[in-house]
Amino acid sequence: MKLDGIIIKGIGGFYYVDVDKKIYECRARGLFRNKKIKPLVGDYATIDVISEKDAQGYVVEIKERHVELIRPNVANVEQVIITMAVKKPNPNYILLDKLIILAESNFLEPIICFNKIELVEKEEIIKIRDIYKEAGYTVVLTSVKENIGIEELKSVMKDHINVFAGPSGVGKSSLTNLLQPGLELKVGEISEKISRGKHTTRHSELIELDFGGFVLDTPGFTSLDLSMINAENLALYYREFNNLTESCKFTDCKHINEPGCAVLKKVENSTISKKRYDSYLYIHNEISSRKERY
Ligand SMILES: Nc1nc2c(ncn2[C@@H]2O[C@H](COP(=O)(O)OP(=O)(O)OP(=O)(O)O)[C@@H](O)[C@H]2O)c(=O)[nH]1
Ligand SMILES: [Mg+2]
Ligand SMILES: [Zn+2]
Repeated sequence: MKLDGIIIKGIGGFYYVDVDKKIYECRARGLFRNKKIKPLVGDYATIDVISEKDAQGYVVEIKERHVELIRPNVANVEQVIITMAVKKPNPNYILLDKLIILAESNFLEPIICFNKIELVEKEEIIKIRDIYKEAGYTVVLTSVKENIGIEELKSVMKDHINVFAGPSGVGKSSLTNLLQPGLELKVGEISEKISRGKHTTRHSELIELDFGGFVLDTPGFTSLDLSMINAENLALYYREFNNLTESCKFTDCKHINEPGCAVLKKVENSTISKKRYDSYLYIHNEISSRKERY
């Protein structure tokens, strides 16, 4: 009997395939090895069931991938929930913008989540939110502590494959626990850097959400590899600059000091946030001055 599902985990040559919430333990048929295709977590797969009772089968086919990430090596992730705390720790805007660039360049939709909003004044939060909202991103404001914004976050994540990203201590595990009670991810652990190897997720795994969709539990989405981004294409990953580039006087405009630059004009009249533009300059400079690695 053939069934369609999604690979949620792969360990030791076994693939665990979720078919309407029933998990089948599967091996991949030899044909994958010959074709040099390795099934990945996130792959939509057809399985051939060998035992319905023991929930065992073979993966016989992989559907075409929408995206494939290298680190972690998973398929079909759709959204990155980029999480920052508004306080404790303070937001790191350069990191936030780099994570947006990383998402955009991998064809993932960035969702920006500011957590711990009960810790600062409302006006301050609205100001931060509007910068990203006006740039064209979905922004969700949450507090795990006071249970604010969780329903909105659910509705944004619903029926998608999501992954959380963001610095240590901002509340990613706390949010995931609140979204999916019973999960009990460790909260307030010492950062991975200090306790490397302990309590950390070793394998990427999709966790099915009761309200629909998945969240990827992964050790991998922390490395910020912007090596495939050139200074020339950086502006593509700033959503609010993107549709302007054609309006610049020079087709190869870097939006730094060129005459007739449509981006600079919008920064001057505050239609583009100075904070976002400054981060563009900072990252542009960082990329341009990076040593080429051979
Ligand atoms: N005040 C406040 N504290 C929160 C909130 N959400 C989480 N915290 C606390 O922030 C700390 C860190 O939360 P975690 O969920 O472990 O953070 P994390 O992002 O998973 O951190 P790493 O796993 O190290 O990357 C914990 O002590 C939480 O209780 C919130 O909305 N308000
Ligand atoms: Mg955590
Ligand atoms: Zn320009």
